[in-house]
Amino acid sequence: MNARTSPDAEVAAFARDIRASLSESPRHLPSRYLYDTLGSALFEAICALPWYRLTRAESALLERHGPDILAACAPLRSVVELGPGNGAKLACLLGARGDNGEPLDVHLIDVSAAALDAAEARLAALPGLAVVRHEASYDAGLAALESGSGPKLVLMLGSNIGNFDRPGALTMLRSMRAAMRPGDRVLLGADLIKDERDMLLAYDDPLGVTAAFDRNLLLRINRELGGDFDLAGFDYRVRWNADAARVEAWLVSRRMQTVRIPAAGLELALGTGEPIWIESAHKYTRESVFALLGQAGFVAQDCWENRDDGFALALARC
Ligand code: AVJ
Repeated sequence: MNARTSPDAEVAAFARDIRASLSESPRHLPSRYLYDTLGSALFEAICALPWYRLTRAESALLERHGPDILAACAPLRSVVELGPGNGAKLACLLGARGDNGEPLDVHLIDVSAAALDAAEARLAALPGLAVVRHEASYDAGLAALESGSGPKLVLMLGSNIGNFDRPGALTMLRSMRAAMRPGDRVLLGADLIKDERDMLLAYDDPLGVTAAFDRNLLLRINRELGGDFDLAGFDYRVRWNADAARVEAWLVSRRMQTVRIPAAGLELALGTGEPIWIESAHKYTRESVFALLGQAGFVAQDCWENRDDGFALALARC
């Protein structure tokens, strides 16, 4: 099954979002557009970097505690994952069901068709799953779920919640909550606040893969919206914002330059040193994750923590 909007509508929405966000101060770009085909491949490469430990830390938790997590959610009729990426983590969790589990509906919600293809292929190896793909934003995907199909587990793994600022994360969790019923569970993967140097290295790796991942958004704007960004005209910079508990990634204009993006009706005059904010990765503590979940109307149930790498899987129920 497939749910998606037309390519024309997608480009129009992309143009509108780019126009709005690049016109604000500071200028920024919505990070969900980082995940085109090349962007998804670069993100996979990031997950293999020695400095980006988050994915491995989470996978180890899912591997070790998968049976406990599933037991804590039983009985389960459906699983919904927001941003499954290549599906490896979900396959790891559902692999803990063994061969004789009840049939399970699996809903994958992702803006990236490439990610959905990979996730679907990966899950095909597991028995008893009915996979439904939603090529959509989290909100649109959640709205498309029919209610009343039995107890469900909603997953937001990989610190995907970290892309949202605190108010945005709360709004996100509240709309998640609104699509759920009493007895449903949410499993949230959150990267924890740790040594500042480690956090910065994870987003500014010596191989330059993360810089390429962020610059790729300029390339996508050039290709899909007819833009003329000079990719070499920007330095990649990260900083730890302690007040907001987040790593911020920026592309900083190396000189005065004019950028035209015809399909978005934009002509940008950028000054030397003028920054464009590309991404934020908000970091949590065990307490702040559950405080956020509580504010969104969830009740804390359990938590599995990787202390070496500072990562937590938080389970809560409606
Ligand atoms: C996919 C949003 C969880 O913020 O850690 C990784 C994206 N960007 N390196 C993160 C990302 C640069 C990632 N998330």
